Amino acid sequence: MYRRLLAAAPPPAVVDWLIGGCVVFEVASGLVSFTVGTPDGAWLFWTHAAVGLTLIGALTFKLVRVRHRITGRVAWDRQTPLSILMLLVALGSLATGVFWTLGGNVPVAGWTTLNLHVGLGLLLLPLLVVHLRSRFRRPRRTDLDRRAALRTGALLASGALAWRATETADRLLDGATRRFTGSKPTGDLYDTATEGGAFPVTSWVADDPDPVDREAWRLHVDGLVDESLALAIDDIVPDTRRRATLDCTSGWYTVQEWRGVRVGDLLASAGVADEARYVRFVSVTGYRWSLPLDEARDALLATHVGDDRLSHGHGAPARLVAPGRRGFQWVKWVERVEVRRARDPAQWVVTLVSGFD
Ligand SMILES: Nc1nc2c(c(=O)[nH]1)N[C@H]1C(S)=C(S)[C@@H](COP(=O)(O)O)O[C@H]1N2
Ligand SMILES: [Mo]
Repeated sequence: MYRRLLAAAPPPAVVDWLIGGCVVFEVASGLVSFTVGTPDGAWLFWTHAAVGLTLIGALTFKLVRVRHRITGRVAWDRQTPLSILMLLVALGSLATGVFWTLGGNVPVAGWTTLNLHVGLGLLLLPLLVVHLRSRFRRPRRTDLDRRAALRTGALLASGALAWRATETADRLLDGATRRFTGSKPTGDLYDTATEGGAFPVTSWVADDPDPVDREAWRLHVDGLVDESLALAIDDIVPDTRRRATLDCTSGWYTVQEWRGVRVGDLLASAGVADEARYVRFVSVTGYRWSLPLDEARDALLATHVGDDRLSHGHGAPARLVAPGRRGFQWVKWVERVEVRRARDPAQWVVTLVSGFD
């Protein structure tokens, strides 16, 4: 049986390179997918899924080939335990990914199965680096003949086919309530609603500020503006309503009717300088995100959700509502709207470390 399976396998070196390539692609596409919130980026999630399924095939070939090295028929060397650990982590991240895609979720210590999938996937990268330090072999031209190319193509194609099959299975199993991002309605994961109603209070990493004093709070609008503003809560007229989907990278989404002030209106009162290109939203915790000027104008600084004032956990007195962006970009407890010329690469680090004292 093993022999028949291996007859369909590309040459060992090609399988190994394919595995390495798939892992790197999965980590990269998974990370980039965190920034995708509009359907025109859906292809990234599809390829992530299809390549993940290809990886299952490639790992199967590899596992069959090296089985004697694991069972001990061939003596273990110093690297074997690490290789086995890597295999387990790889299988874990693949299994959690498939499980999530098919509608499953078994939270562990507050982590959704999607969180677990991400964590295991990220762990794979350093393991792969260590593994390659001892096992790396330069590719040789002879590895890639016509037959090898055909078999590799067949493996990739079966990954894509398997992806189509999981899509179909998903639709049959839970009616495809997942968004293209993989996120599920809050009601599927928590005891809360998806449209209107309650939704989880979430921090990206460590932000957990004390409630902001509404009376003392000021919203600063400054940077490249004609006149800096410091607005009290009563100066802000929440006259704009917007239905928008908050889609968290930990795997849930909720559709809410938000109410607040259009950022474009705020900026118009301050007057925007010609060289302005970006608008940065800064939280009382230092957490921050920036949007291109036109997108920022169209975003909302929300003071209300549904019929109620924002609660502290959801970012009172004001939070960013940026339709089409992922949840971690919807800065809560905003105290500064800063007009800038340049983008803000440091925001990537700041969102990870803000909240740690
Ligand atoms: N200042 C600040 N804003 C933040 C976060 C944070 O940790 N700090 N978490 C983000 C994340 S990851 C999400 S999903 C949403 C969650 O909003 P909610 O708590 O109102 O559901 O807020 C975003 N805004
Ligand atoms: Mo999130």
